[in-house]
Amino acid sequence: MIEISESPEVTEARAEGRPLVALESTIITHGMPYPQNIETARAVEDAVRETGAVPATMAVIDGRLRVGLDGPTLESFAQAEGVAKLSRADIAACIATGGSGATTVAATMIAARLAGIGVFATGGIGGVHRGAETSFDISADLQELAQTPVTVVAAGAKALLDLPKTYEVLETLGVPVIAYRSDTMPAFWSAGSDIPAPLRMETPVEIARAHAVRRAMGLPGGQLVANPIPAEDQIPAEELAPLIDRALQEAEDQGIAAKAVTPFLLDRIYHLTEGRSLTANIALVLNNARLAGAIARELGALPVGAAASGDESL
Ligand code: PSU
Ligand code: MN
Repeated sequence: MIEISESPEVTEARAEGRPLVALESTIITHGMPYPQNIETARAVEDAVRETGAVPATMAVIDGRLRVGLDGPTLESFAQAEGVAKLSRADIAACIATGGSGATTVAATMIAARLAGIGVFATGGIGGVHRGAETSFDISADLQELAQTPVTVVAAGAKALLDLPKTYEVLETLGVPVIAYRSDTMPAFWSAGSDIPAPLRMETPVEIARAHAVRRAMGLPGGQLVANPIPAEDQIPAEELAPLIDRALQEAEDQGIAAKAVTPFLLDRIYHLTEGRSLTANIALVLNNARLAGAIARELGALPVGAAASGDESL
């Protein structure tokens, strides 16, 4: 029914028992302009490799779920126009109809679970949009964290969202939100915020153990690891706030809705910051890839069975 094609690198990693890190593709097709998107995708894969783990960038191409993309495929994906943005609601339909599309956080988590990969790195998860009380725009990423057993390393939720509401929803859904070496939640382009971190951890091994213990307890769902952008790369929140407000106003004026909202806002903020938001976004994704690689290695080093996705034993 469903064909999963692994890249040779992923197959080899499995044969050698090396840890894998899932990566998403919507950040490439909808999150960053060309050519920075492809440069970043390659650099993120290399950052994972430098930790000793192996990257598996996910996408659907011609009806196949691809686990790991080779260089030319990654390049053509990065240049393609009008690629579908696949979340939980549309990934099966895309595969069934032989289509192609990029995977969001939610769809990448689904793909990672199918591929037996427990750790995933991205930039920032989707969440509760500002004005959600009238638009009802809440990313499917949050529900996915509640039900799919993958540890997602991100710089928190994207700061263009309603961050307090996003973390309230994650608490309601029972998703562990772990700030890495921080007492406050990171805010994507900014390292901190005034939102206290629900949980704080200091080392990749603690995060790996928490992942394994949840599985051993039979708790469904994953964990969000919120990894602050390095201080030297951040944009202060006060500086961004008026620009985010402006981008949000433009989205409202132009009637941008549904899946188009996040890509529109990221693009507007990129222009309003004269490219600085992209530089920061690239820095934080690389930082997340390195942490995810370290967590994947620790997960792989835990007693046999604890690391495998879907295995209830510890
Ligand atoms: N992280 C980034 N840039 C992005 C995304 C994450 O640094 O563009 C993508 C992810 O694929 C995430 C999506 O799932 O944005 C959120 O979209 P929405 O708000 O429509 O659920
Ligand atoms: Mn949405």
